[in-house]
Amino acid sequence: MITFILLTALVTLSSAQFQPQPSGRILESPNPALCAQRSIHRRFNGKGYYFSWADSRTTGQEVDWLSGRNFCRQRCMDLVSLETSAENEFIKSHIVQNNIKYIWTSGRLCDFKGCDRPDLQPLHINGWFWTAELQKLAPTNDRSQNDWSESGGIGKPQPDNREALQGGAPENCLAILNQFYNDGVNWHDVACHHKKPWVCEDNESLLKYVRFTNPNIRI
Ligand SMILES: [Ca+2]
Ligand SMILES: [Ca+2]
Repeated sequence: MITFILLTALVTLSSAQFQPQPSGRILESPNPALCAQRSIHRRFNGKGYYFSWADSRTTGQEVDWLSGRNFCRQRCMDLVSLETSAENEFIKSHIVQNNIKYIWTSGRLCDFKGCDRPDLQPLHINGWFWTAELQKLAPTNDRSQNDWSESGGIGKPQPDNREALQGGAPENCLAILNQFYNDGVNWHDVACHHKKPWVCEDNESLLKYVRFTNPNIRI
């Protein structure tokens, strides 16, 4: 088990959350009724988690990264952020137990307005963050502090931006892949348009906001 710890610092990327995505689509707002009725399949450290394969309404579905975020955010959740090795192992164990090939997380390479900030340079090392919590990941070259795979489609350690190098889309989103390249269950940078099952995690900011604006709803 890789024992990466929370060496990350809070970053102020809040405006980035509401940047239009390359496709022109935007993040959706939480829906109070959906927040109140959200399915919680597991709890870990006091937070609820939703696994798309564990819900009869979404089992077998695969969505692109932004659609995954929007599904979660409508329910006061967001794609999962793996800030500690304990949480990472918790999520990975569910992927393995259920024989899931891959999932989306909230991990994202900063690639929009404001990403020229000095502390994010060079982007391929210091530009990754958990969008759900607006928290930076450890540098990608600090291999004991993250769970990037040591291999991938072209045999290189992740993140490798392989699809862009081969003339395709940039690999700006973070997925966990389960033995996809016979490389274990680890993090990969993947182009955000790919479709995958997803895992949501309760989002305290969205829950607080909806509780505050809808005092009559129990969430
Ligand atoms: Ca988390
Ligand atoms: Ca990759």
